[in-house]
Amino acid sequence: MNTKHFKLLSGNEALAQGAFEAGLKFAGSYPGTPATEILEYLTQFKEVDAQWSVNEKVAFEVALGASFAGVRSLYSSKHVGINVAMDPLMTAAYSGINAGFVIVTADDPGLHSSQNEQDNRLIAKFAKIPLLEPSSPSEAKKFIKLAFEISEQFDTPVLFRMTTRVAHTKENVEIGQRQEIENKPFEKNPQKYVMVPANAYKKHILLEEKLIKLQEYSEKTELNKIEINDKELGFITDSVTYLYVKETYPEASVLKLGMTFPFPDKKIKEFASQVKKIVAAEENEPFIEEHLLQMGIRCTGKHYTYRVGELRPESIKDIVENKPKTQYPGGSRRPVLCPGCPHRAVFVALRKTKVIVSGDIGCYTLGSLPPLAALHTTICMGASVTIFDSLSKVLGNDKVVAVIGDSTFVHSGVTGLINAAYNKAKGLVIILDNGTTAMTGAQPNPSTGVTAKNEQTKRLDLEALCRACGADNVEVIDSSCKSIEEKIKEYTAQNKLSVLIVRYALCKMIDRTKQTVPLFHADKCKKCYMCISVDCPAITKDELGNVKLNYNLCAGCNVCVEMCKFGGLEKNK
Ligand SMILES: Cc1ncc(C[n+]2csc(CCOP(=O)(O)OP(=O)(O)O)c2C)c(N)n1
Repeated sequence: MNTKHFKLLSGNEALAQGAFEAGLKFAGSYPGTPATEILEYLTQFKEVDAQWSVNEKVAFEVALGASFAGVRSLYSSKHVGINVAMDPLMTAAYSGINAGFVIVTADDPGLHSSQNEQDNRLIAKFAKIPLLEPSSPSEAKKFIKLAFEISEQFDTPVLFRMTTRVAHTKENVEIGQRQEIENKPFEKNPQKYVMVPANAYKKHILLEEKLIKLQEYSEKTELNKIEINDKELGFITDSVTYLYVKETYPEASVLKLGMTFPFPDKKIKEFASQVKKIVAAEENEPFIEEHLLQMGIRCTGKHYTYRVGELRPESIKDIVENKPKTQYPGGSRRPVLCPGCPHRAVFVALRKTKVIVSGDIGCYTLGSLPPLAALHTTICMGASVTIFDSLSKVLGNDKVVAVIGDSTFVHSGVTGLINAAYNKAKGLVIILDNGTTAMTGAQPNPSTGVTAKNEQTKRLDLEALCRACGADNVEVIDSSCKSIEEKIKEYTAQNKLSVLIVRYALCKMIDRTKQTVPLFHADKCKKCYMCISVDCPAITKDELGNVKLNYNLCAGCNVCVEMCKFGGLEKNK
């Protein structure tokens, strides 16, 4: 008897399961919401060499190399990670692949946890590679298998776009057998793999021809399907928006694009000829709408205000009527550093010294929010050290400090430090070394000495690395506010390039049973609220203005004790 086996999986897990079943042998990624779970899921399979790479460019290149070597390979990252990988991506479109190679971008409409909401569908058009977009976990699983086939059939990387909703929705998904695929031989072929101008020129011509063939495929594939119902109203839509359309207008006709690029122009024309009013329903950029207009097809697109944020099922009515968006998200819980987070002490010290802080991306970005408000620029990963380099040259190296986490330093801060030393920058760079990539769920990185599969490996020596980059001083300290404050003053006063590594365990890894929470003496409290200014969820004031210490939340870091001048808070020995 053939019994079917189902499992409740998120979109990311379903994608990873589908890739595994498609014979995947290599995966490279760097953590980032909403993509992280793809690689995490793949680490369970002995058949898949799954790695956290140091950044997305590296992840992309190792995954591409595996495809060249002859095994099916997957790259995954959040949407902004694709920016870091753009250099190899644009040229991999020219070279093509050997065994199937799929590039997963997990976009974040609505910026739930990102620095922007760029729409990576445009990257497929820019790079001239096919784009697949599932609308649910079961489609993610099904489409990823097709993505490998398309990649091999057309000798091209395939862009596979998830969005937060598709990535994190859960569905009961059928589990299948892994298909074992023989490795393809690697043949020395410089015309294909060496992208010097003479070869790349010819490859560009082939790429244009490939796009025509891919469009023919896009016309025929089941990924793009017409559902004719009421002929008065028809939607052309993709991704999760398809489900919103079905929920809001179940009686309407729909052209669902699962392979959004190259567009199936004939199918679009066929659909448009059968339906009276055409609506392009899509999140963020007017990618489909612009294509329809370019084809000379009259359509209703969304009001420009709907380019911002996610759509919801109820947005579809506004889109049909081209009405502006009236509701923007807000009022959600304010993000805050965890109780006991050792980053807090650093920001308390930085606030005291009044320096300008060139910040980066990680849990410590929360130090930008009031009342800490001790982080003054954040652009992208790695930009703390580079922006510090020039800020300090213009504004004075005693006035500016860079702050960066260990994972981000290894990702792209290290090149900035080499540049700073080489170009004679002076001042202080602080590395907040909590020994993990906390922001995205505590993944290991080279300075942790553990791999994605939890195996011991070589541990990157951050101190030696910083010295090799050219830092004049490198010192490691723990996270007590006083010592950090003293060190900031000491190093910013020197005309040298210094790196201060503040090293501590992530609060979630501290054994709380061994920590003692401070004693609170209400009679000594002067209600100056300096303790509350450290922005810890465990210490608040009630409606009468009395300070309250929540012993269930307190992790015993004692940063609030360091703030109290009146003995109201006392370290419990
Ligand atoms: C290009 C890019 N890749 C990935 C991310 C997701 N991301 C945000 S912060 C971060 C790393 C944080 O780790 P670390 O620097 O060690 O700081 P921590 O969170 O541990 O304090 C990652 C991976 C991103 N925002 N941009």
